[in-house]
Amino acid sequence: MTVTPPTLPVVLVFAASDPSSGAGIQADLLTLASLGCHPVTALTAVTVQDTLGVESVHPVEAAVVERQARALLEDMPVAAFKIGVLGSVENVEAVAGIVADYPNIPLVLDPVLASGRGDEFADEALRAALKALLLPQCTVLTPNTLEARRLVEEDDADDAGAATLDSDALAARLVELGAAHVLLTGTHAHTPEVINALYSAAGLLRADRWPRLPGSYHGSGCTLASALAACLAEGMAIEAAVQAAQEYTWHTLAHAFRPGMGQFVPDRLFWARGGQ
Ligand code: PXL
Repeated sequence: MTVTPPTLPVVLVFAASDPSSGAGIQADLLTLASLGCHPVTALTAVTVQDTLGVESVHPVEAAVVERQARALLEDMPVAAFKIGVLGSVENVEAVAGIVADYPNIPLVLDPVLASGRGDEFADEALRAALKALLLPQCTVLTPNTLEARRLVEEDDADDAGAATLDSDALAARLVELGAAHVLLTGTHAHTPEVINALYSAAGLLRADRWPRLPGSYHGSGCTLASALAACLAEGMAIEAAVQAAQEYTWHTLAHAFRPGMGQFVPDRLFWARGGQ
């Protein structure tokens, strides 16, 4: 008789490669493995970058993105999806078609429009596709306030008021656009503490405040979104998952290191080196 050994929760990541391993699919792999999941991947684009900036983005053909994901989904049970940079409208369409076939798998969508340093990852057509096709399918959308504003603003072409919407109003608009939950991160706000707030159709569910750390970090958003996918894959309820993912991310930032000449990189394995 063969005994099936226990397995790890599998998280399928759709994301782009960041060769510096600060952000992107490499950051997702480190985070998910650190949190006890087995990350599997559909690579959506190859970027050329270092810790100083992005040089170029090279999308993978949509049919290849689709085959990577379909092969995995046919082979193993996936406990959560995590979506980062998709690289082209065709890739958004392909990924939206795939996740639509698995409506019961929790989906964390990190709407990466630009890197923390301002390198663009999404033109207007890509933002429109994300909004129309993926936002309505996500369990949790994880924009920072800049991304939230850009996603909402385009809807408001003749509503100059979009620029003045506060966080509650921005999140409410994103929920109206179809996101089941919005975790709006406050790293870009000019507040002494970072305040991250979770919303649903019921309004504000929780707000967590974190001491603002002094560095400039590359890949904090990828870490948070992947940590959230890990917690959901492990079966945590949404609010507990949001709390645990933030706590983990804050510690990776507190233990960040500087491998090159640019930004600091979160240490996703801080605990393995005795950090706490
Ligand atoms: O942190 C967002 C992000 C996601 N994916 C890739 C990136 C970045 C930021 O630079 O390069 C590939």
